[in-house]
Amino acid sequence: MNRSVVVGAAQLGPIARSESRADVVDRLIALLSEAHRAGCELVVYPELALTTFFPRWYTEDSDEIDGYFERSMPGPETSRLFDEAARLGIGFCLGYGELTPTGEHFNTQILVERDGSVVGRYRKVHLPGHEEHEPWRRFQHLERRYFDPGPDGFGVWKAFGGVVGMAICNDRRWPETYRVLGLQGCEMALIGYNTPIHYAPDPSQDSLAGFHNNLVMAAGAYQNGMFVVGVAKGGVEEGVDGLCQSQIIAPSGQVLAQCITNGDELAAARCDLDWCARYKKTLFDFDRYRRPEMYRLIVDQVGVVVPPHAR
Ligand code: CDT
Repeated sequence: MNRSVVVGAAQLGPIARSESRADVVDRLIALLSEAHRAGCELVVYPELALTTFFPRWYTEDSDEIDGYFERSMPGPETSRLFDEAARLGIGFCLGYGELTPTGEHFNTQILVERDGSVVGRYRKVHLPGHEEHEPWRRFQHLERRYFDPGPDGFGVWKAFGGVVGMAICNDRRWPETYRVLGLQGCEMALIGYNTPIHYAPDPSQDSLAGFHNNLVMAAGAYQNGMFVVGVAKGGVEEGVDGLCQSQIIAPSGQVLAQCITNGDELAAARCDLDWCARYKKTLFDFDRYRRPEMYRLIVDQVGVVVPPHAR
């Protein structure tokens, strides 16, 4: 059985605050058409792909914030995307703000199969930034104010002929994300992101944003024998420069395809899912080599505790 899948990383350039959902969906569909011409079976869009990255602004107006969220998926503005993708026989992964019927707000990503059915939903686990207005920053990063932490953990789904997992933006910096996916046999992790290049708590990291982006995703891919598809919304959005460099990474850690602009762009690659076994069954044969009894601190402890003998 051929287990290769052609994947498109559908990077988005900036989305202005004033841009309507209809305009954004037009852009998503344009990338879908390009993906169809490139032979893609799966298209991955960024985190919060339907709006500007609103956590950069502080507000106490909950109606204003709720305006950035979707109450249903597909909804009135997004059903066109679902219809067109199903017509073309392309599946997709889409990040958006999810407002549940009980009033919870999640930073969510869904996985849609080629027939238009939603096969998976992931709600962001690691929420970065801060809760309160911090006027000293050039811009805010208020994900911890506007989103509830995802309660479901990192799941995988049988889709596109393999085992597919999802994570969102800051999750990609944490090795636990990939390992929990890897322990469930994940062969391809789909990760949307919005990464401001300026990091206010330590601006010395600004010039390393691209390096760190590849470092964490390539390490996660290699150490778990999986493909990683990282997709940005970047460019200068409402005055804030966001990292682009969307990339498709092989289980070897090598980059198969990468976007080169700061705008809407598709990078595509054929991913042979059987390639994962080369790593999963050799160097990273978890069954044979892992020593979980030696890793207890990882689940028993959150922060750093220096043992008394090392103080
Ligand atoms: N969207 C997102 O998670 N961005 C974070 C920014 C961290 S700085 C507050 C990231 O890890 O890229």
